[in-house]
Amino acid sequence: MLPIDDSPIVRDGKSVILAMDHGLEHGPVDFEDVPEKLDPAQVFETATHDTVTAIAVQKGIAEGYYPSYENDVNLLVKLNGTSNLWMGEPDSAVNCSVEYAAEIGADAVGFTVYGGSNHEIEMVEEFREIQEEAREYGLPVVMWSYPRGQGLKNDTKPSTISYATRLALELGADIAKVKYPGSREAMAHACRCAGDMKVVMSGGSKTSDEEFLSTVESTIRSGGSGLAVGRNVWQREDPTPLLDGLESVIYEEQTAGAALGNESEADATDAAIEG
Ligand code: FBP
Repeated sequence: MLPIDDSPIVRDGKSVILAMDHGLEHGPVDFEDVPEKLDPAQVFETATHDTVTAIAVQKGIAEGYYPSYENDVNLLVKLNGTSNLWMGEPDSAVNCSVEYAAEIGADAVGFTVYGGSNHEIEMVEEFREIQEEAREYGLPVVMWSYPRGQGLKNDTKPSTISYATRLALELGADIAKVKYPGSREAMAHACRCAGDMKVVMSGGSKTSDEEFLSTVESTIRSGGSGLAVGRNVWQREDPTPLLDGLESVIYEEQTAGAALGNESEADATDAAIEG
């Protein structure tokens, strides 16, 4: 882990990474309710919102669309990924080099490690290579730290998520992206396990504004440094109100209620101070 507060993907110590690698990871099914978002340019437009500090995409999308947005969006290139067609033990093909990511303009790189998978050893060895190469290019490394595999049925258990953050710290990530472990206490422990490394929450499938912002608030109060989110943003027909809410909860440390206009500003500030 290196200090990355002066990186373009960090703003006031926090990051909001808009992930759009779902066409590979899940398939086009994720776009069924919002077919217009199949056009990557639409999601790049969303990433121009001030709240978003980077867009995370695979190299094919980066090559094709980032050039039109390079002045308005910071780029995180995901270096590995697997399709949902793969039925084997969790694994992820390395499909882009750090060198190529840097060449196409990346401000950071991302890499998935499935700790606990039968393929953990190979994935960690691959991570070693990309982490050391990223250091040569001065690019922060975000680890999608997702323990899962044969022996790990519940990948959001508190002990699993704290292991995920610690594993990322010890392997040299600069940010660990982990699933929310279900409670503020568990998230706080996961953040403590990460030492000074930043921990961001993974968005997950689409929920209501209230539910989503409350979980984000909980993450921030637990010492989290923001989130990496996909579906909860771009599966909304108009993501702007939710992004405005994230601005309030993440950067202004307001409560979810205040961000949604459900309580007075004074109440929100008091609540935020009390934690
Ligand atoms: P979401 O906020 O939509 O969950 O996106 C975050 C992300 O990590 C994506 O980068 C990735 O495609 C997806 O989640 C993978 O989720 P899972 O492996 O749990 O299906």
